[in-house]
Amino acid sequence: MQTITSFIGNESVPVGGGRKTFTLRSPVDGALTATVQEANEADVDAAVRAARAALKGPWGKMSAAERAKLLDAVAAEIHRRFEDFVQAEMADTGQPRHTMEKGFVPRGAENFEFFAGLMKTLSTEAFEMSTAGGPVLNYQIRRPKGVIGVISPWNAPLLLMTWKVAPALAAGNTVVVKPSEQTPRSATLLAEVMQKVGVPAGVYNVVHGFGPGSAGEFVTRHRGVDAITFTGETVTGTAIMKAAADGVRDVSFELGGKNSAVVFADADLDEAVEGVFRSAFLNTGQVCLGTERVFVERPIFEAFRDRLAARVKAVRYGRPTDPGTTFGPLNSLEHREKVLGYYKKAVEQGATVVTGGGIPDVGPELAGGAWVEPTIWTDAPDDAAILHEEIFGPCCHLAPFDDEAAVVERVNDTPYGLASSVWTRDLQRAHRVAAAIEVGICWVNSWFLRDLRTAFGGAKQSGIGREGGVHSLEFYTESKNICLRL
Ligand code: NAD
Ligand code: 6OD
Repeated sequence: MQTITSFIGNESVPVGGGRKTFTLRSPVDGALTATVQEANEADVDAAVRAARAALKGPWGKMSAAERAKLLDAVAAEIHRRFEDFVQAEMADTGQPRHTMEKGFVPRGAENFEFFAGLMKTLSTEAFEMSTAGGPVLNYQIRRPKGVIGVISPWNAPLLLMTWKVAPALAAGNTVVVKPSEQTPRSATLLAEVMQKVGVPAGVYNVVHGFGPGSAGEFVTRHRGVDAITFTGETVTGTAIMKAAADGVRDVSFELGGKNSAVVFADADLDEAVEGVFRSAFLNTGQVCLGTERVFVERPIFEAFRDRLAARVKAVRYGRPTDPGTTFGPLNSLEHREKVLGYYKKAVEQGATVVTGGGIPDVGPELAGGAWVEPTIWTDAPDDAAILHEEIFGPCCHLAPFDDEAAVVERVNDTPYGLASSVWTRDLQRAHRVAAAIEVGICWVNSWFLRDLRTAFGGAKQSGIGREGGVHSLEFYTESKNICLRL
């Protein structure tokens, strides 16, 4: 069984030292797969100190181009160790090889390539001003913010962690990463990569553990951490924001969602069915941008429902390494309890189950895994929990609609505002509806296409701030104006 330890100042923290440990179980079959050493408060303090020292050391003295070169080398090393990352992500999440190979692992490398490239071409603003005191030139420079606390979730571990680490490092910061306790492997592997390519000690540190009363809280409360970037649940974001208030430290939050798809009768039905299928069931529904509410214009409602249900019934459960597998388990048995709780409540509150609703028969070998059936409902009353609370599982509710303005109002009837998709061939309507929906991103006839130059983040309770392209630099740098009298 593997032992996973924290990584501080370019060294793996030795096993032991009276630290608590916890175990990891495979989401696929429940087998014990690893022991993780939990970082204690002194470890987190050591990580923050190492990160601060690196700012004053070689990392702080490097030019942006030199840092970018190292980050390109990180990307190249991820590609060289591609299979190790795929294995790590499959072991932690149980998701099919295809999802990791074609999606999440390449994006981990791309995040480094992209932000390294951005720093090579970055420009800043300058203004000439005439005043009585003489002409002046204002010009902007950007400086790293300092030590960044990175707190990341379990649903796409490498992708979501590197989405924050890459811009933070490209901008010259150092990081203390607290990956999810459920998916610690890829952050640990990335430490090996950083070491191998020569990223200086203290630039990238990883502390393992839980949230409250553990490494997560220690990082966010540590006053040596200058800013915190967090992806996870809205309620956790609230706790982290309170911790960050001490010292008036900046936060960047990517939080929960209750996302909708709106399918108009003129949509390409094949594309809409496939798109909504992906958006609701990819990664077993554990994608923050995933769709849990689908509104379908009445003339095509039944056809859409039947075709989506047929698509769902065709999924193939199995081990991630089996090439025939198209659908993985949930991330843990605890998360399955939560999802099954919603499956039960949906029926109690009056929803009709179109397909799914329980635990599939996956055979005795996999019976200990966190399997659930992908599920579609219709007919839930307007106040049903499944229409308002984020489930984060493979499920969606289908409701018919007749009127554009009314459906936009229903879509917006949520405290969340992360993402949505609109399916129509009518260009004017696409623009109108996309603009009216209160979200950070609205896809038209597509879903989860990501241009890394664009601003990414959530409206309402789905987040604070935007990351992506130059928007990331608004968080990861301090912008300074130098005003020079000419
Ligand atoms: P979570 O909030 O439970 O945990 C996320 C991380 O925060 C973990 O590393 C956890 O250990 C840590 N944590 C928990 N409590 C903490 C505390 N008090 N102080 C410091 N750290 C703490 O989220 P999760 O269950 O890992 O992930 C699923 C959630 O993430 C869903 O709500 C999903 O919508 C959201 N998410 C959002 C986005 C986005 O881009 N908006 C992306 C992915 C996931
Ligand atoms: O593509 C991204 O950058 C991103 N943050 C995706 C989020 C996926 C959520 O599960």
